[in-house]
Amino acid sequence: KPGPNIRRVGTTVEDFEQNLLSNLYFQRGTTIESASAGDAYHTLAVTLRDRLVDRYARTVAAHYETNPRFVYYLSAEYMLGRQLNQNLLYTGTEQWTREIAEARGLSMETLATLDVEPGLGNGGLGRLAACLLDSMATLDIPAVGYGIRYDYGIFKQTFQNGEQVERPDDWTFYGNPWEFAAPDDQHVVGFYGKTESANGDSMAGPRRWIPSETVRGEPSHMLVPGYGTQTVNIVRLWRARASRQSFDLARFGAGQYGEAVQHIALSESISKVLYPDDSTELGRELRLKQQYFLVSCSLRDIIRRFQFRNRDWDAFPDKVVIQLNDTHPVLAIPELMRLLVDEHQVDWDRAWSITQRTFAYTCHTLLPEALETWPVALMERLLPRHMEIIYLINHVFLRDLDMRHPGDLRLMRDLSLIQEEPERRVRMANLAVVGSHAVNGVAELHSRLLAETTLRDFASLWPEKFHNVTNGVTPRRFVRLANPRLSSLISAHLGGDGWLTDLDQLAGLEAFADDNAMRERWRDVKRLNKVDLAAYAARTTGVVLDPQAMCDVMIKRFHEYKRQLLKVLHVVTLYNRLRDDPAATVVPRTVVFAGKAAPGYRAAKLVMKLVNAVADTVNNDPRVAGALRVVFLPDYNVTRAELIVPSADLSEQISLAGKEASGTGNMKLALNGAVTIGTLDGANIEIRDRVGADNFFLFGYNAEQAMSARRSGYSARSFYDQDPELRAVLDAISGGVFSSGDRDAFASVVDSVLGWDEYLCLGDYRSYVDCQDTVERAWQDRERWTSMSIRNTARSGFFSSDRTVRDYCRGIWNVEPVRVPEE
Ligand code: 26Q
Repeated sequence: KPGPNIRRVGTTVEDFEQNLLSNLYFQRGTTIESASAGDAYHTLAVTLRDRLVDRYARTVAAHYETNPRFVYYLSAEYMLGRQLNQNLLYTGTEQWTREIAEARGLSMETLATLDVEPGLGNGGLGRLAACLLDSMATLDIPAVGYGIRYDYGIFKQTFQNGEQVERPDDWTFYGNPWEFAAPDDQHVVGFYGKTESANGDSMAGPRRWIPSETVRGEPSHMLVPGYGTQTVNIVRLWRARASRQSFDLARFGAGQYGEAVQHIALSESISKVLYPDDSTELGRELRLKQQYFLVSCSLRDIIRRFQFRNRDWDAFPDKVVIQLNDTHPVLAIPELMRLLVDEHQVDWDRAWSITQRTFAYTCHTLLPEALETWPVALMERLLPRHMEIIYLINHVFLRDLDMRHPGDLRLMRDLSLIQEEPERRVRMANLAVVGSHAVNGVAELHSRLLAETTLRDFASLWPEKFHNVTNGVTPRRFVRLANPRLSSLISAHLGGDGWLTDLDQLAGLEAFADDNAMRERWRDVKRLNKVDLAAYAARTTGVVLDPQAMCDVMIKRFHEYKRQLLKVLHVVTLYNRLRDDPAATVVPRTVVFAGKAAPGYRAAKLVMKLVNAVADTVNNDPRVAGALRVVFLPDYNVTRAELIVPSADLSEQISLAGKEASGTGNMKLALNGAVTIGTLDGANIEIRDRVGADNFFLFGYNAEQAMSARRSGYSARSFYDQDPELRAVLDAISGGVFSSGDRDAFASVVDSVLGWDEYLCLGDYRSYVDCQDTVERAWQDRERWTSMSIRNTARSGFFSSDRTVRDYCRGIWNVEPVRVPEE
């Protein structure tokens, strides 16, 4: 329970100003006369944090009192986005701050740009984790997010000669005012070493693991407030620290400075940097260490919290549900078994039942090559006790399987936790399914395909385990904060901002979809947002954009299956048409690309270079000026998404059907009134079902057609041979039109697409380009387009992550909200 009445924050603007001045003086150690913008930012941040601490203390007290079931979200990634504007909104101090700051000549924009985004993730999976945390707090769900406090987040992207150059993201360089460190709350994590019997019993009994290396996990947390509620949850991030004895004083004294600190550096490398994807074998062992580090620290913490109020281990699953965000934290399953069996003397069968009832697993992919596996040899070396436990789990599982399906060796081989060929590896997804009571995909199509293809045999074995929970996004960040103009317009028409926590209310906009005054204002909002985007683009890239032009955006990680290449083929098509007939009446268009590629992903990086090359050529060709502009905005992140999404007219969701698990950018864009051009992939299908086929531009193969085309004689060549417009596009690229005559520059892109064309870009080309022509005709009817845009927003309420969290609560977690009292 919180201590005696500490009254640090008040309720009036005078109190708030007093808190600011006091923090400036006592926390920052400076006075108003000598404060810099950085001092002001830092002071504002800690003052807002103070207000949230008050709520957090009451949340902890309410949770202690209620002893509810908690959700523990385990994720190697969180893309939280900037905190300042969110916390201003959630504490209701936005207006006060504006007045106080502007009276002293400080703009809110300046303060916002001093706020550094923690980029502790790669893309969709990490941002989903952050949206779910926001919604759990907003719905008063007792929850903790566990993750890793990487010293360096996702790399910063710059371009040199059109090629991506990665720079380190030292996100805490100037400190992080939002976090609380708890250096006295460390856990010790072991690695390597050996195991021995603890009581001479079998392998199933308790054993002792004697690690030969240890490192400390130091927690810090950031506050996760709910919107319109008193609940404040936390996200707890672990950082690796060497033990105090690691510094070699003698060596330092002898002038061997590097050697003196090498042990520290080695231990602390575990949380040094976020891995940008799995496309490199390099540093694999460190990645596995990261995963175990996260899992070991988090489980210790969860058990400690459980023991505050509970004693009986059988009650563990009633108080704890652990959601595994993909397979990255799946070692938590053998780790919980180890803690129960070896350290708390729970017998194997009971421990296994507790474990299975505790865990639930979310899968975020369909690509079999993206399913994580780890070499048995590496696991045996790094985590010898866990490997024994995995063997035991597998042994019992295969024995039971053989009872249900006697002699089915094919089934045994496919479902085994161990893959035998070409080398022995642990299959993390299999371990996750076997050790969890629930498995879910992230969109309807994805969940269906998981059960029919990737995890088919598991789904037949345990149909009741398999669920769908369609992803969602938080409307607070991606509508209210990112698009204040649209938010005001929506609130004005719905008679308040209740829609922010009940997004289905957006349906009320439907009544205004054909209203001329509304359409006029709706277009005004888009135009002003585009003016902001154009100013940013001009400032950062020098490319001048026309706010009247259609804003056509493709913003996401660069990956072949997402098919940025198909979008380039369309852009070159438009370019060729304009060059052939400069008098042609076309719809002026701005094509916006943004996104990072994994540093080792050669094919994706070459497509990226092609985008830049095409942009350069197009933007410098006076024949197409005014009709076509292409801009690649560097360093896509949450902050950049908040800038681009509100100005989009057209949302490109053109992955090959059956490849994108869900997508979440598609939802953010639809909610902000962009109309989608897309395939029947991931959540696009559900978006189209809701906004209506008339308000969605559909093209391309569906998942079944794509799979059968792939199986039966798909020939990319034949599309090239039969379609002169496509031929002209590929010939232009390979002929050097975008590389100053250099025919080699993009040869491998063209060759690979004319050869195998793994993602059927050429097969979908004609359908895509024709569909884009339909888009242009629709755009020319301004009123009709605006109605489509309004309907996209009005009908996308389903895609709130609040709905996603409710689905998890009912279908998987079985948790109830806990109200936190005001005082
Ligand atoms: C794995 C091993 C080693 C190093 C890195 C990784 C790794 C890291 C990140 C593997 C995958 C990821 C991220 C995956 C991801 O973001 N998936 C996306 O998840 C979204 C949320 O569910 C979906 O909307 C997207 O469709 C899906 O691609």
